[in-house]
Amino acid sequence: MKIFKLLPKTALVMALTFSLISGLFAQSAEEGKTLFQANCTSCHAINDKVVGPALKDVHKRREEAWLVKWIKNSQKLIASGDAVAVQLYKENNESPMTAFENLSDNQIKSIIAYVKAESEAPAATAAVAATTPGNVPPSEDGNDLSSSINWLLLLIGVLLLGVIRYVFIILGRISDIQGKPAINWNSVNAVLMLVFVVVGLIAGTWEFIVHGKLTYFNEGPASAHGVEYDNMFMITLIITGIVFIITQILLFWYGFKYKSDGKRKALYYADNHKLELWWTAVPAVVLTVLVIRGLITWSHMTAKTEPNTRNVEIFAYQFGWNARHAGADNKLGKHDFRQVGKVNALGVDTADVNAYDDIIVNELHLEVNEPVEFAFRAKDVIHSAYFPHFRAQMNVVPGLPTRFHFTPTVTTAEMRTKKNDSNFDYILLCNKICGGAHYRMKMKVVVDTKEDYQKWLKSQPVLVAGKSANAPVAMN
Ligand code: HEC
Ligand SMILES: [Cu+2]
Repeated sequence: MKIFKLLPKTALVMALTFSLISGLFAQSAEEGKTLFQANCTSCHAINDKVVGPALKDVHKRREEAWLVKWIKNSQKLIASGDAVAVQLYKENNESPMTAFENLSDNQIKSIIAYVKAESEAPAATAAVAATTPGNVPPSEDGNDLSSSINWLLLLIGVLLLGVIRYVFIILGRISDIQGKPAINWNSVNAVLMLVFVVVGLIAGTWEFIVHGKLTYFNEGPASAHGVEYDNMFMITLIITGIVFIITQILLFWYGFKYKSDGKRKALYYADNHKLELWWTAVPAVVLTVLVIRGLITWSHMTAKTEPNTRNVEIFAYQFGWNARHAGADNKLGKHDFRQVGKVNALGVDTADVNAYDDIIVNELHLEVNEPVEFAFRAKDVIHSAYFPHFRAQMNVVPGLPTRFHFTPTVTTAEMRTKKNDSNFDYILLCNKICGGAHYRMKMKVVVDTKEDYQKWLKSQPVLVAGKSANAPVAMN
């Protein structure tokens, strides 16, 4: 029985071949995943429409050769009169997709392999993988359940309204028979006043204690000026909080206490100068102190920096960020919007020698305890650079340079320990509604130790390798 002897060997060979093939496939899908996340997630997800259509099963709808052409330059394909491309463009309100001529055919194929793998993966994992960390969509089962609960609540609500209506009709009849109101609404409302303020204050306190832990405020600031900022925030919160609680209690307590009983009459008097003087002067003084303190803090945060402070440019576009580190010379090369193109996405001036050692990245690295001077620039519309953990935010406006500086004081590793969360990362968010995929516009920020920062910096390619202060080079 030769065949039985051969069987294990054949099985082994088959298993090896299979794992080799699937290994190759996995590798290219893995590469595709990285490329997809870096270039496409600002506009696409696998299962949901974002700016562009959901890409699930796109490998079934379109030929691979077509996809390669489309992804390289969809506008060119549309201009060539390709019927499918023209139709697709129309269906999406002629919103143009970015061209990716810098991606090779193989890279594009690996992205398609990734999309294919995700399309075939079970819905839940595909959905999770397709979104950037932090916004995991609810699974489909969860949706069904919550929508049926919503319908049930709506039904109960409608029934309740019907019941209440009948109660009122019955009460009306009773009043008619007795010749006097069945319910003293003044008393009911007076008690409701008390209930409202007590329940409201308890709920508010609970909210502060339970959900206050989830705010950025909770873990403390990660920048030098953040201490001053948080302190100011706390003082404002305490002062306004005390005033709020006192005035609300008084408001509702007097509403309860002086309910109309038909006998007592309110005391009217036109004015009281002393009282008005106090309630104008006290808030005015308190607010002036708070505002002046704010102005002082603001002027610290935006003060001019030392000349040798590290320079980083933050570049915003729909829908993503780039950071440009100034390189060894600590000088950012000039920029020129006319040079914004496929290769030179940031429009760095190729004639400026200072630009040659600049480093463009889509993950901002900072060195702990080292001040950084940020210059902000927008390509298209107004964005806002929001660094919540560093208590910093600045508008990013096309054609209008903005700046500020801050000093990070806690490394990513330290913050991970502090928060007891090994996945924690600092983040830069866009805080201005700038278009359809605004909510996906974010960049990872890493605060390194001095050694790690230098190591990272050295590992990054400079803009124009091997060139020094010589002739200008063409990057386009
Ligand atoms: C700036 C937003 C944007 C980016 C970035 C983007 N796309 Fe698109 N994509 C679109 C839009 C919008 C469409 C719909 C067609 C149109 O309006 O041009 C589209 C269509 C497509 C289609 C055709 C879908 C179909 O149903 O046939 C594919 C495939 C595609 N994109 C792949 C990619 C890949 C891969 C990347 C990343 C390398 C990418 N896109 C990056 C906006 C974008
Ligand atoms: Cu934005």
